[in-house]
Amino acid sequence: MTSLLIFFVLVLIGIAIWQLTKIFDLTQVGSNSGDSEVANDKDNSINGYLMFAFVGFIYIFTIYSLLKWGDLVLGTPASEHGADVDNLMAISMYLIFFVQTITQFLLHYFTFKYRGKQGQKALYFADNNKLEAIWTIIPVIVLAGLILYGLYTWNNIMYYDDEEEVIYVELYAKQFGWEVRYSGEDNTLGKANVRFIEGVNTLGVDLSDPAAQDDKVVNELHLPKGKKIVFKMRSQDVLHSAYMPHFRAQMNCVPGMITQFAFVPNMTTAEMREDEAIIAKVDKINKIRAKKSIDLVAKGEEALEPYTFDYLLLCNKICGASHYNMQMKIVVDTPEDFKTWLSEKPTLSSQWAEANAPAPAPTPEVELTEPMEVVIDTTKVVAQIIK
Ligand SMILES: [Cu+2]
Repeated sequence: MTSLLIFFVLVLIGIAIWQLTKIFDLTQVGSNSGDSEVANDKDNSINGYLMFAFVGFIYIFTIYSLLKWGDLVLGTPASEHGADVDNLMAISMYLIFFVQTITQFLLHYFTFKYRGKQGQKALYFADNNKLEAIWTIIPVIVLAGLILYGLYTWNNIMYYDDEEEVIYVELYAKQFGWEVRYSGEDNTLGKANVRFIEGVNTLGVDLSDPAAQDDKVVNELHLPKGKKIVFKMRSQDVLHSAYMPHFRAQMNCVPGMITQFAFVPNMTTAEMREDEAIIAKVDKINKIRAKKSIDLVAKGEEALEPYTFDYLLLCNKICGASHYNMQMKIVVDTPEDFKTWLSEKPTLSSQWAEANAPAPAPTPEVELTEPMEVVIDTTKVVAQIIK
């Protein structure tokens, strides 16, 4: 309500300023004989130089952005295909940067050069086949090259051989969190359907499927370094997107279907923590945290804990109110550590059996909830005594 009021006040102020300038213009009528609605040489020159100033602003702001936020780009890729994605991205960006720098300059320079002058007539021609051929053919060749290179890279990333040794992992998305299912010893994920969701079986795994017996459901994603992981993605409710920026991987999670993405992690979490760019990033974050902690402690609250780097799985589709916090930690281990970690996790079927075991028979216990009422039948007592 307050923002609506502020909005109306701003609109009213705008209308007031507009009306004032109109009144001001009216007071100026007739005071200057040379003044007319038609732009003169001076007006055109001012606009010409303003165009130059604008292109200068674009260049300066670009350089400023690169210096100020340039370190926010993704650092060393942590997957085998990551370098290919980075390369594709770099080529596209350099090309865009180069073309935009030249075309923006030409656009503003010619606007300045051919600004209106008294007595100068504009040259007009309907079309120029040579020029049109040049500015059509060059972009066609460049874009076709980029698209073909992109398709080639994408196919290389998405292709995996069924014969090669891969690990199947399911990523299950729901509002607002992730769950992970490992396929177990048989390396086959059991069937699943949203109709089977019940109690501890939060993923709707079909527990009558033999392949599902050794499946394990966990809420932290561990991956072995150097092994190809094939992710099978599902969603329980709406569109989500599994985004693993450090591994240059992203795939939509669509309700009612299974999507997939495969990659080979090539740096463990411990190795990535030693990466120079990551060390610098962590230092920067911890400096900000330390600064905030001073204020928090002054207010009598607890100081923020220092940040340590971890890979993350994020949701990259705006899927609802808590979308921003839909994330999961990813840990890349050595294959040995990964095996040990996974072997310690219980299977879903054992968790299910435990949760649904018949409750043990209660031990009979006399509970005295109220004082017992003793009724003595006096006639019976007398009869006993007489006997
Ligand atoms: Cu989401």
